[in-house]
Amino acid sequence: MDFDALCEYEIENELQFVDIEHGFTYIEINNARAHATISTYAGQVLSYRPKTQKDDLLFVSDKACYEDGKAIKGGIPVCWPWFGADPEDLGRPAHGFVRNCQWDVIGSESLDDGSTRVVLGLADSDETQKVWPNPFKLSIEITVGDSLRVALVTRNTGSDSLTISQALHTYFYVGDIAQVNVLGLDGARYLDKVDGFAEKTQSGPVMVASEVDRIYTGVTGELAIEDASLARTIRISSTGCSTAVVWNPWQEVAASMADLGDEDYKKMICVETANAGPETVKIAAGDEYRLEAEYTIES
Ligand code: TA6
Repeated sequence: MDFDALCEYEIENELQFVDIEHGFTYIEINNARAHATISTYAGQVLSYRPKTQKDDLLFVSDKACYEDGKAIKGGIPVCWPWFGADPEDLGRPAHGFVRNCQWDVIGSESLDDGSTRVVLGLADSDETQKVWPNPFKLSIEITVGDSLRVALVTRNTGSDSLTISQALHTYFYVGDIAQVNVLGLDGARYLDKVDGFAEKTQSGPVMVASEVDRIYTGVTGELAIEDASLARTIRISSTGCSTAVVWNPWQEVAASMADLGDEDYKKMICVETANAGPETVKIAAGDEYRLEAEYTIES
């Protein structure tokens, strides 16, 4: 989509497109309620800050790669049509391919409550068919206001049913990981990736003092990230899913990742809204499936 075509979606004094040095195009939303930055590459929210807050909701690595074919480390990467390792073991990238694609902008509007919505879309093409031979239309609706709402909508445009797993792989910014509690998972079952996917039960809040990489299943209520060091709580409500993934790489894994600083594990936690592990989604031909998350900061 060229820059002139994108500019048709501009909203004066509210939504602008900006060409960035490294070749990507960002959508800058700045309304009375909040500021947000979204990359058209990967359809990825990179920043969201309500005007009442001094800190961003999201973490983005200073060492993130901004290159075609690579995922941007941070913000809200979209994992689709699979979460985690390639389910068919064909050597395809972890977490699917749409976080490595350029998305189109297909809508923008100012809403009555002062928020701004932008919609990005991606449909199957010769390129995507080589990686995943299925027809689809995927869209992401991003609403920036007193809260940040993100809806990932999959339409099966083919004549056979589709089975997918997916996640909003959200990297939250935290002041100090040692002072973070993730609430809402007490009693939930989870697969512990750092212990060979052993099945376990969460007891109390999730606290991070070593590598954490867990797929919680059967999760339907609200989650919260209490962050004493920033004196704020992030609330996450969701629909269309019952999987929550919690990930912090801790010291050793962070140091092994070229696009993450050695100390970055102290400043981030991924709490992901997902259909993953055993909880995949089957979408009948012609049907649509909606996964939605809303993030609110309280302080
Ligand atoms: O969602 C958790 C996880 O699958 C971890 O196992 C870890 O591999 C991480 O994601 C990688 O995320 P990245 O954004 O680096 O692809």
